[in-house]
Amino acid sequence: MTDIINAIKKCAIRINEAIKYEDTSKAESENKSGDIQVKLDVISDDIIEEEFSKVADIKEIVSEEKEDALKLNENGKYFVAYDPLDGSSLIDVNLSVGSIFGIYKNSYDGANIVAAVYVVYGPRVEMVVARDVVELFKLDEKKGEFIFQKELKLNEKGNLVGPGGTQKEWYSFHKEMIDNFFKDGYRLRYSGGMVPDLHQILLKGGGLFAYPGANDKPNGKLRMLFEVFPFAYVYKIAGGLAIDGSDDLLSLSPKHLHDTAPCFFGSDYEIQKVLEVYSKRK
Ligand code: AFP
Repeated sequence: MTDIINAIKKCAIRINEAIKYEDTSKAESENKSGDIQVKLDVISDDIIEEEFSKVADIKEIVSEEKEDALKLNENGKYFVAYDPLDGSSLIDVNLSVGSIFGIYKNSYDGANIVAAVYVVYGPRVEMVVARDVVELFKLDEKKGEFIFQKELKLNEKGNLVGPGGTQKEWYSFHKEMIDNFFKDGYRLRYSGGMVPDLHQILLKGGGLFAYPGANDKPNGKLRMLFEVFPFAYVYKIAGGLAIDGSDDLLSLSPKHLHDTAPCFFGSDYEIQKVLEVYSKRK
């Protein structure tokens, strides 16, 4: 596991350099989920594949940018799923983006995730590692080293909401629920980048991030292996909850590598509210 985390640190340093200096225009391709790729998606994907290919402990990798998994070492213990550059369309407008990694044993089921790591490329580069606890590290760019900052824990209740999706497509009960959070004094925090949006809620102690099922996307948008399970793991280890509206996200098993799921991440109070609302609508 230490070798995998060290490889992720190397990837993060290289991807951060690429974000600063490489071409940010669109590539002439779409990924498996039908998103137009920017060249940096492809560059970041190549960097991660190259660094992970050197780690003997990794049995298989699968990237959001590729259709199929890639076998690496027959005797490796871990399966690693990753989104090399989540929110890459935000690079054009110079907002924060991130890389997300889920580390699994035996299969890519939510129940088999054993660690999750994400990196935020913002005004500074930060990395969050969730294993037995959730730890925050900051990149010292001069030394090329990640320095431990603190352990992260969610409060019982927060005051921020990040509501994803297209409002006109939301189910009416979902809209009413989000409106009620705002009526209760919650503040809107949504950039359109899952990594910085969930990072903000985590660092500020709590709240709710939701990417629900809706009329246009009954299974939501965010991908289980690369986005949903890693953040569910981070939030649960930090003392919060992560559900699909009724069930624990980590109880889900994808049928296909690129399957999506509706998802809600937050502190206890907000997720109990989601459960209350969604249980009446089933
Ligand atoms: P891309 O991976 O296509 O850049 O999408 C970003 C993202 O997956 C995630 O980072 C955001 O939370 C979510 O999409 C935003 O989607 P909406 O614009 O539909 O709210």
